Amino acid sequence: MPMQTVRTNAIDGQKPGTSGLRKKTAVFKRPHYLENFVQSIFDGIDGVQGKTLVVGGDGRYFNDCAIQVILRMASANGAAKCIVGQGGILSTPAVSNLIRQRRADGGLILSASHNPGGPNADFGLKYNGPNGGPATETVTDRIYARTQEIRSYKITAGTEIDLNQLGVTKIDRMKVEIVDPVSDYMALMETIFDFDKIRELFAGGFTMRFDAMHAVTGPYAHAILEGALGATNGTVVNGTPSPDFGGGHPDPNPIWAKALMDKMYGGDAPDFGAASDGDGDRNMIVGRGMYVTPSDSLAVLTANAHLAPRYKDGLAGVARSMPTSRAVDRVADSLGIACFETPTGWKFFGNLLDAGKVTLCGEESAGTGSDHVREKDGLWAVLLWLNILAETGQPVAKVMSDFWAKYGRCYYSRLDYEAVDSDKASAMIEALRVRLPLLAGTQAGGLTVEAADEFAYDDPVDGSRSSGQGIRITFAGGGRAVFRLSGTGTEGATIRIYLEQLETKADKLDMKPEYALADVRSAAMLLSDLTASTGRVDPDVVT
Ligand code: VG1
Ligand code: CO
Repeated sequence: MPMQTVRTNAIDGQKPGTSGLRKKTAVFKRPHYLENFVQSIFDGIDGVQGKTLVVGGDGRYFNDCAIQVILRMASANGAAKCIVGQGGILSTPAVSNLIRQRRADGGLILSASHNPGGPNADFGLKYNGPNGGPATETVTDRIYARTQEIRSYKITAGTEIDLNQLGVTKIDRMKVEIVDPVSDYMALMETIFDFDKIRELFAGGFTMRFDAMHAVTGPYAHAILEGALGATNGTVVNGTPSPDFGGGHPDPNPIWAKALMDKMYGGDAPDFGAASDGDGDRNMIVGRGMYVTPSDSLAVLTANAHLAPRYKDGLAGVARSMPTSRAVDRVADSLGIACFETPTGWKFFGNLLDAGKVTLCGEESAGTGSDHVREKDGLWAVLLWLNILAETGQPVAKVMSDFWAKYGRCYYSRLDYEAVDSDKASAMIEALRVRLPLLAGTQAGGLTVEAADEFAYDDPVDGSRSSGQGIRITFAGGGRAVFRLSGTGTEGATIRIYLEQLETKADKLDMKPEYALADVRSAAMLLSDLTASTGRVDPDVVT
């Protein structure tokens, strides 16, 4: 099959965001758009000659077509082998695991995560390195630089590979191995958790609902929860990946996973509920009548991880993204382990994990993970919760109330204002940035500002500095408001405001979060002047 060199021109706007390049599907389908970006990835990592890559995605519309292009380009660029999930399906943590297990040189993940899929929705592509984690900022910058100077790309002409047929085929000299997407991942989970103990839990009548949201975790959840662990059939709902996620947002939070919330707060609620996102790296945890915020989940898992076999000797340290609540800091403090604060996005955890400085990490956006892979991992978090519940024999509500009684409660909420005019959103952040040095000691909505700054991160492992990572304002009395612009949206700007309030008094641990956060919220609105700058009053999404 002939290898072709195709002339092209640089395309604007191919700068990867928080997690790879995300655009409307129609943009990805424009002539040369995908090809330019793939070639730029290859060039940005010094070529793929002789390398092995893992390739897979969340099954959204255009997943299979894009994989065919990537395989033909990998072949033309001299790659030795591509390992591909059957049907083009691989969850993000499963890609991370395969890269590590097979000692591959990296991988390409096709997903726009929790964003909707379909011809009129979103698509995405990102590169993960040989450690299994998202490309670091340095590599990402090199890829972006290539997109701005690219003049040609290489592709092999020829027929399509049958992605459903397990086994090894070839494109020219490059091997293509189609693998079962679930088995290696499940084998890894068995090394981490006490499957016997969780099996006993289900055998004893424990009930669960897992909402796969028509996305990639369906096959994994069916095999692990209903298969290996013996949960009753029907535990997993919406378990068949569909190219448009059943028309929904595969975003596991109380808004988009409302059906699960209704079930868990209804009369026939099972003991435990969970959901995952488009590409399987996020998780939502909800007990009977008890939603667990992702920030609390990270803190509870940190406090109890030793109950699962892999973590029985304790944790090296933990890390959380800056906007994530400080609940986990309190646990780390009491365990006497380090707690790192990083910018938003999993790529910042990689160095800490590789250096053995942290064992668990997490983000307020429903991402939790550990050093077993280099991505956040939705089903892993669910299994760790199950392992803990099996060991303690407590319902989720009791686990939470005991936790708050011991550590205090960080009430938490995130307000998202979506599709805001980009210039107005940037102007609002800029105006706030300018005022930061003057804020300490001033009053806002009855609260006193304690400190205000813009977050910058100095990576303790490679010494790199990432600045402009969000504005944080702390208030006397344990309150905090954080402001940043999303780096994963595909339409205008999304402003995120993260609110937090610590309560330690025994009679204040059971309030409605809206109530506990009311003062911090009004202070945040006053300080940002959001309504005057953007015309927005109510957020589009509250998590
Ligand atoms: C969002 C979340 C961030 C997460 C990222 C990718 O980024 O806030 O915590 O790491 O999505 O998650 P942003 O820049 O829009 O706030 V996923 O599940 O899309 O890979
Ligand atoms: Co995701």
